[in-house]
Amino acid sequence: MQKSEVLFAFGVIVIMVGALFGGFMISNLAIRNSGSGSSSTAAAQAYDLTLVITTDNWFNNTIGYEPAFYVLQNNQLTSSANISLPANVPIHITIVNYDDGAAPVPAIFANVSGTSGNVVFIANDSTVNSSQPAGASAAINVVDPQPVSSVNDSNIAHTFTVQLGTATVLNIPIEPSSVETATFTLAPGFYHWHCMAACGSGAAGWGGAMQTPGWMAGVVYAS
Ligand SMILES: [Cu+2]
Repeated sequence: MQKSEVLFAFGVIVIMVGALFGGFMISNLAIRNSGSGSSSTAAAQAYDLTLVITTDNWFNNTIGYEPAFYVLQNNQLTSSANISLPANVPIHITIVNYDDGAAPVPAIFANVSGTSGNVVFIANDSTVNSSQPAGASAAINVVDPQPVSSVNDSNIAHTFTVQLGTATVLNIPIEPSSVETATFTLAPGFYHWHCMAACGSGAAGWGGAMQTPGWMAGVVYAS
């Protein structure tokens, strides 16, 4: 072997060793990255979302009071105009509805959809969960939350309906004076939410709150 050939062979060996070492470093990095990814997945846990519906909200001098959804967080009622949720995580939703009146709603929105088991648990409806036993005078008889997949469409005060474009991905009919709970999961995306019961102002009940973000409508951003 001539001197130039020896140098060439040595150079090839150096390059091969370098390539092997570089590959080892890259694969090592990949392992580290996959490790950190799995730990962030493990950190993802169920998320609690509490919505409160009240009725004595001053809308303006023409319309007067209107009902509104709020998000309860950090011990405060905050606007429901923009609701941010973690994606791909079970959302435990609790809706506390102080509105005691029903509103007209298309029958399709009397069905529960998009929740775990396609049911909602009605926990505090006085007609469902707490009635006096026959013959009792002052006792209150509180029954466990009742899972329902649909409610009577003449007994709906509001709905919490989440849509992706025109497709409904979540529908929870909300009975008057009730507390309802359910679990759902959203894929990442930009959704709209709306109440589908005509609870607002005007002849058809679709004015005022029904047309206003933070009252009976808003967006849901899952990420
Ligand atoms: Cu409504």
